[in-house]
Amino acid sequence: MEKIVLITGATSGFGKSAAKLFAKNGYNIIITGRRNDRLVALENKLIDLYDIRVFLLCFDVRDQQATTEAIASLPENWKKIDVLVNNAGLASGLSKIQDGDFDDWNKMIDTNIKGLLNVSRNIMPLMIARKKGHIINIGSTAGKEVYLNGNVYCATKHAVDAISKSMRIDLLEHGIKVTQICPGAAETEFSEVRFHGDKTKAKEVYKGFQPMSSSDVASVIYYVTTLPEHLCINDLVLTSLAQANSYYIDRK
Ligand code: NDP
Ligand code: 8X3
Repeated sequence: MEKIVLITGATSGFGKSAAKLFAKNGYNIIITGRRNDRLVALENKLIDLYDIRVFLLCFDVRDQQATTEAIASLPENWKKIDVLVNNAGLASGLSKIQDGDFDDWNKMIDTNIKGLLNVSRNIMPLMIARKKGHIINIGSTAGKEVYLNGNVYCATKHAVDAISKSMRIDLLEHGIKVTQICPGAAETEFSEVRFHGDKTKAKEVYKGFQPMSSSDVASVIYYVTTLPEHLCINDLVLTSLAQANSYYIDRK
């Protein structure tokens, strides 16, 4: 039986690695993101490597109408989504809350909270109709503890934590699994985006310790989908061995 996964933010980092791993394991994949050139390149690569089908949806999760239209545009057979990976997200800026930039705040709130809701709101009814599905929300250690200068990013990931718990309760009677995965530091384009393109500053974040890679995180995203039907990992915090939590990293 063919399965379908929809992954938001598949143009980079966790989302891209997860797309490759689900494809390797025979899933048909709906890849989404704003950068169409990257989506096309990934589609070509996946089709070349694996005997699966790929559907590409290019939209901004912050745009409620575009999100609804994109998901509505899926052919009926592609609407049978088994797994939704709510991964698209970002940190923008790292500064004291009193110095915060309104544009950065809006970007994070609109993407990490409202974007996740925009996508989920359109997919949950499809899963409810089929009485099955698995929603995997990518939270963060930043959604478990707040840290200096993390303020609004941490708040958005705390919101993902609350939304994940709420989804699990509200969807309980429909047999839909909800898993939150909360990674710690992983070297992707995340820090480059946080520091508005400053690659040197981004590199500093991972100096002196081994962070996770995007494929480390992808392997856990895929793993939670491999459990028996009656089992659900609700909440999972994942760091590299060198990291204990948001505050403690063993840098040599
Ligand atoms: P990347 O920057 O490498 O990837 C982020 C992905 O999100 C990209 O594919 C990007 O696609 C997509 N995205 C961002 N904004 C939008 C938008 N408005 N609409 C649609 N897609 C969007 O970062 P990561 O892979 O590291 O991050 C993935 C998730 O993991 C995020 O939610 C992040 O907060 C979380 N996370 C990351 C950690 C880390 O240390 N790296 C740790 C814990 C959590 P495009 O730009 O093409 O739209
Ligand atoms: C990303 C990890 O530590 O930068 O969510 O908040 S951290």
